Amino acid sequence: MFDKVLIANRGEIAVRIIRACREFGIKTVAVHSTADAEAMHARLADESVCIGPPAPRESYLNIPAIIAAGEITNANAIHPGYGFLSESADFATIVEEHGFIFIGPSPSHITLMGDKVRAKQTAAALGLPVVPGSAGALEDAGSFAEAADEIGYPVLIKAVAGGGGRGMQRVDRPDELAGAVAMARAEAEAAFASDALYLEKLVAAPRHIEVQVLADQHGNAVHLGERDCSLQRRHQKVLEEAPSPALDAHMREEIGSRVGAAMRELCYRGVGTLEFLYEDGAFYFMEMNTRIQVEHPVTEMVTGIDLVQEQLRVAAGQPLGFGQEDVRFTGHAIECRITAEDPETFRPSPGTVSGYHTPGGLGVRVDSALYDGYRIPPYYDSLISKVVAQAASREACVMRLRRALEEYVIQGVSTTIPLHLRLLASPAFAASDYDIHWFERFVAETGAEPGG
Ligand code: MV4
Repeated sequence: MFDKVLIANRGEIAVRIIRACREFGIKTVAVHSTADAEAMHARLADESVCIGPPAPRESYLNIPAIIAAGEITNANAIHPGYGFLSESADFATIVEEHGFIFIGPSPSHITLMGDKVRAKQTAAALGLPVVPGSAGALEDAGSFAEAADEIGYPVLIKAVAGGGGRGMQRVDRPDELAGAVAMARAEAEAAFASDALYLEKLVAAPRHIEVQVLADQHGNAVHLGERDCSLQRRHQKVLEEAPSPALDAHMREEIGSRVGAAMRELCYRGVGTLEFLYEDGAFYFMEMNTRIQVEHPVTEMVTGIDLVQEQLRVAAGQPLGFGQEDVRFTGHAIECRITAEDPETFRPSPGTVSGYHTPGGLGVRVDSALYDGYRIPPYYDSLISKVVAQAASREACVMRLRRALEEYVIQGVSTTIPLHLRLLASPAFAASDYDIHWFERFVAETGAEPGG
């Protein structure tokens, strides 16, 4: 196992990784911007190195500064967390060229899955169900029209370099096609510096169900079940749960075993997530994320497997210590993403935490880098805490999570806790009667209680 790991990230995920390392007896190096000198991750690590000014480009995305920090501290390996450089094949390559282990998949797998058309072609070749669509990137308006006619309207135009919904355009009728292509091209070019586009059949009201995988470099791969991430706003997930209330045991086993087999055939290494749309009993592969994800705790809570420690193990070359038959799923887990935002307007609410009390008790987990007196900087993501509950049934889990959120005190900044409490109390959520569009309507239609 490694002697010392550098964590190229900040916030709750950096804290999460430091905790995993410490339990393995691994020394940790935090890197931080000048805005994060007082941040929890910088305080908690054995060593911390300032790598630049607040702007992410100049610090958490500054590859030479991160490599230099690894060199001066004699780290053996670098964990990228999520976001920032976590899905940069260039970063993974440079890390390894400098003699460090990159705690993640091979650069070639990162590159493959970063190209959404190649990812989809690969998934189809591996026997996974995909959305009907164009065979690859399309050039002129004529080929878009031809593909759309063949697939049938409505269709969706997507960016090849896409993800996160940017550069996506819905097209309902042929006369809207040319305008939508132009819009999508401009958006894709601005967001990804690539204007390559492809076309898919629109899946109108699906759920977003993703399958967690874990693989070693010896040809072993397991799936760790699914997470239902349908509750989101503007492509930001709000709440995730496992198992998905939309699946029965047969569907779960079917998609899980297909994904496990696909990862073995791909010789994938590390943790990964395959995202699917799910509608009327059918799965459609969308993309694969080659990083640890924000919502990984719900999988940990129902499997008892520490995904970050497994990342460390497989990156160190160890074989998986268990097989698919050893993976047991227990009860239900739900995560609420708490952001420092106004729960009505979603305007960011940075500021100083002037009072802080975390919930606890059986089956409650809080992943956060907050503390009393912490000044939340305005330069980064507004996620400040993840509250996760686990219980024997979904009903008990919802009650436990409501109890935990009611205990949580965060003073000095606005948070989305009141919004989560409203969501958890809603009959549609209780009935798990939701799709990927439901939450935005819920936000628009329901207002907070006065003073709530
Ligand atoms: C889709 C889709 C419907 N049909 N593809 C959104 C982000 C990107 N990862 C893919 N996305 C979608 N692709 C087809 N063919 C609907 C979405 C989508 C969505 C997906 C998951 C979770 C929330 C979403 C919100 C809006 C649109």
